Parts: sequence; C-alpha cells; structure tokens
Amino acid sequence: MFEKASVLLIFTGGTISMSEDANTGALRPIDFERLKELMPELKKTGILIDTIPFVPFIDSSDVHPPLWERMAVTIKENYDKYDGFVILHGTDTMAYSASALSFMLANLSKPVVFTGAQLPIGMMRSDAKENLLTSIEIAAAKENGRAIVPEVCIFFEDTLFRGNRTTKKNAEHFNAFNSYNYPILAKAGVHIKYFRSAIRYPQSDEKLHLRTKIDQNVAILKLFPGITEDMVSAILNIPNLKAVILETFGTGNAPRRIWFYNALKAANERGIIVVNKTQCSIGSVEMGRYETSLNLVNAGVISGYDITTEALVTKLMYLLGEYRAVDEVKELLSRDICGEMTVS
Ligand code: ASN
Repeated sequence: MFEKASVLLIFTGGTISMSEDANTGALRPIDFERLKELMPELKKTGILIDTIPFVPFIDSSDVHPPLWERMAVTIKENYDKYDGFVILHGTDTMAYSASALSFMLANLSKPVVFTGAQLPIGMMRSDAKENLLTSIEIAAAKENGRAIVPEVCIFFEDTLFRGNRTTKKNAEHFNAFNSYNYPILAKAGVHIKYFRSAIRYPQSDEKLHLRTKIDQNVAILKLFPGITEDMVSAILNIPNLKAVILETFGTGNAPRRIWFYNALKAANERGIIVVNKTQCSIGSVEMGRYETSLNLVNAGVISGYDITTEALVTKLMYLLGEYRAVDEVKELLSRDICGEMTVS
C-alpha cells in the first residue's frame, strides 16, 4: 500500500512567524494558532504534517546552545515517526543553528531542512509560504525508499544549501544565504532539481545518535591593520578561554609583529587552541604560502581551510564539549567531520 510521506515541522520563531506591533510598529512573534490560519496550504500538500511549536517563538538573535540541544533532542525523539524534518527559524543565526545541528546529529539519514523568511508571513509579498512549502517537499522527498537529501540543510528563495556551508549574506533581498565554498544541493524551479554529486549520503548504517555537549569558551579575534597588543592580549587572556578563531587576511595572513607572535605562542602553550580562518568569503587558508602566515604555523596555529565562521564556532563548541584532550580536539578540527570544510 502507498504510504503518505510525513514531515515534522518544528517552529522556533523568526520573521516568518512575526507581525507588526500595533503600538510600536516593531516586529514581534505571533502565536502558533494564527500562523496555522495564515497557511491553509499546509493541508493541501498531500504530505502528513505534524507540528511542534517551541513556545514562546523567538527572534533568532536570542538563540543559544540549549536551543540547539532542544532541536536535536526533538528530532531524535521523533526520528522513526517521520520521513523528514523542517525547522522554522529566524534568518539571523540560522547558519549557526544549521551548523550546530550538523555536528549534533551523528549518522543522520533523513533530511533536516531549516527555512524562514525575510518578510512576515501575513505580509502581501512575504517569501514565507514558498520557502516553507518547498522545504516540506524536500524533507519528504525519497527515491527507492531512501531520503534524497539526508543532510542538515537550509532552503531559501529557490536554493537548497548544505547547512554548515552557509552564511547569511543579505539583510534586504529574498536570497538571504549563500554557500561560497561548496556547490548548492538543489534548485527549485518548475521542478526541484537535485545535484546528487554534491549531496552527502550516510557513511555507515549506524543509527542516529546525539552529541549535544557544548563548551562555549570560544572567542573570535578579527584582525585589522592597527590592532593593538592590548586588544589581542585582552582576548587571549579571557578567563577559561579554550579556543580562538583568528580571522586573518587573504589566504590566512597576519602581521609579523614579534609581540603578536609571542602572544599566540604563549596562548598555545597554555593549551588554548587557535584556528586560522580567512576573512574572505571565498577560498581557503593556505598556511605557509606567504611569510606572513609562517609565523602562525610556528606559534602553533592550525588551519581552518575553507570553513565558515558559523561552522567553526559550532565545531569548536561541539569538539570542546565532547572531547577533553587538546590534542584530540586539534586532530578532529583538522578533519572534515560532516562536509563542513575541504581539507586541501
Ligand atoms: N530577526 C529575524 C530573526 O532572525 C530576521 C529574520 O528571520 N528574517 O529572527
């Protein structure tokens, strides 16, 4: 007998579920019943759709690691009941949440599609309905009994991206996301065209298991011409700091000042992990290509290759949460765990 596909919608909030406050005009979350009224199309998809609202809905600027854990646990608890999952989420931190979930959901073999909107669902030109309906179709899509996209991804406007490769690039237009260093997974036009060679399929038959321990002692140090010793030192000496993302120039270059080298070397000796992440959106860190990155190698800095800041923040939090030994964390950082970077 033909079985109806089934999808679980997890609502967390974001612009997709907001309306204008009558007094202040500011956007604030609406309640879940109103959202269902505004989307009668949900009933017409032919797909069995259940919903779990995380009330109260939040703006995604308020997302923090316990919410990632809640999303992961909700997926695990409902994993056998549904063909796929759609998470409605604000766009501002969606790339962080999608990256975090990609590390937390080990051995994922079903689609987890994040989506949201740039305009609230009740507005005339809102992008919410298109985004949501296509995400549901992708989450339900199967071929020979197996999910077509068994990954954590983001669907926005007309494009499906690998979640841990995305960055929010646009606060104005409907094409809010991009995946600068990895090809797209699907394009939605009259039909949804899947690019199978870019899709990551499960590496083993093992069951889904969660890795939700998180350590938040991670900081970002963004370099700029004129940065002072005091600024660098203030960040590297944050109490309990375990890792720093060093946002460098070009292919991973940094000033050759002796105080800078000494500060990094001392941090490395204190067991603080420093990862080199280029400030460029496209391309990879190439440690040692220029003299200006040789010093970093000597100070114990490790390469982040072509990873996004969003994926690196969450990868560090996850590795530091799950593993105690600094060397083990460093070793795993240099490996591609779930398609988040290209090791070159
Ligand atoms: N501030 C909103 C959020 O991230 C933006 C959006 O969803 N478009 O929750």
